[in-house]
Amino acid sequence: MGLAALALSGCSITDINNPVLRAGWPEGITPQATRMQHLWTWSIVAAMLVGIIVWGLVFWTMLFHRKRKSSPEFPRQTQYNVPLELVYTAIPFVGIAVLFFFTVQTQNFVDKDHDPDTVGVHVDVTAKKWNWTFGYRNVNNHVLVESAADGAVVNGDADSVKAQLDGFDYTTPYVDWDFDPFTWGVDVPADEAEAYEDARGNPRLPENETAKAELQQEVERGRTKAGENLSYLWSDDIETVGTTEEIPVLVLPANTPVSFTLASVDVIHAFWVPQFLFKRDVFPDPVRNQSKNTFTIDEIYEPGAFVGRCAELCGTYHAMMNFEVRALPIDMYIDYMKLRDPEADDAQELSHSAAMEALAEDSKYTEYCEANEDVCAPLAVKTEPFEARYLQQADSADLVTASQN
Ligand SMILES: [Cu+2]
Repeated sequence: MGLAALALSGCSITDINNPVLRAGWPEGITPQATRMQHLWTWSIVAAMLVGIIVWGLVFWTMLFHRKRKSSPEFPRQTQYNVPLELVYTAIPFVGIAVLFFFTVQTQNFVDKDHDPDTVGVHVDVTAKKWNWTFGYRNVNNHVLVESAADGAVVNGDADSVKAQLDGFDYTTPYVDWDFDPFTWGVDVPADEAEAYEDARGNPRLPENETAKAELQQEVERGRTKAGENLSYLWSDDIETVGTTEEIPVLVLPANTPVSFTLASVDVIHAFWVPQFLFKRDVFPDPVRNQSKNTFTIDEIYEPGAFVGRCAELCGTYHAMMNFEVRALPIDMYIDYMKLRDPEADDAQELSHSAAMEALAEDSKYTEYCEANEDVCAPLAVKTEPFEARYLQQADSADLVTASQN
């Protein structure tokens, strides 16, 4: 049936990405998405084949082995045929084993962690009701972790972290979950572990002033307890935050591996870019909630603009908690970062939209931007900021009061 549909649609079987074989899925824009789509497509093909065989057997039995009016006898009865029963128990088991094998393979590919040697861009995604913050870690090779007592950088695989942590002062709160000695299974003497846990319980408010003020507000509103451990939240030198006028746009380079770390300030959200064919729940305190909050994409195939959404019901304005992924050509991405980086030579520290406007005016990109408006637009093009209804309500309440006077 799949093959017939394929033939009718006039698409080539070598093009597994054609709309019929995608069967309702959007076109993926990353190798991870492609791999998942292949699993999906071949699973459908397998299901169709099994369906054809089963329907065939059912109809064949109904047509040729029914009781006939002309005959007083029932057809020959064949239940309790042990060899046959073993066969039709074994065949589905083989089918499940094959599906399981390919599912695990795909899952490992999609769920892999970032390798600091190959991943050029690492994004810290912070979700909160109802907005996103996208921070760029490690821009210009700023140190990854500045948490060791003497300011030394802790980085690398479990063994080297262990070696680097030798003589580490556990009374200093750690700032990076990824390198939590407990997560890494490093042996810590009990008394030191206790001291470490005590210290780690202190809130670490982000250094960034806006984020700090926001968190302070959350504390005042009683949403976040004072003294709560917030060390899982990242604050980066370069961050993009949405406003009531601006959808947060996550700018990424095309054709470059990008890894993500997800964390929530408040409730459970979910990071979903439909064209990644992937979403992942965003938890507060991911480690203690046993949520694997990292993943990597090998690349985004081409520059473009792609909508992103929150996919976990998180409160009143959940449906409006959108963002946009903007993939830029790599040289343009580098220039974008220079415009935003506070530590760049003659730093300009522009906001996202100001940086995009500056790029569009750069003669280097004029021609490209005329041909690719979506890529160069300063604001999101795939989704719009939501209308804050409570503001409208406030307005109409004013009108009612005015008309009564
Ligand atoms: Cu949400």
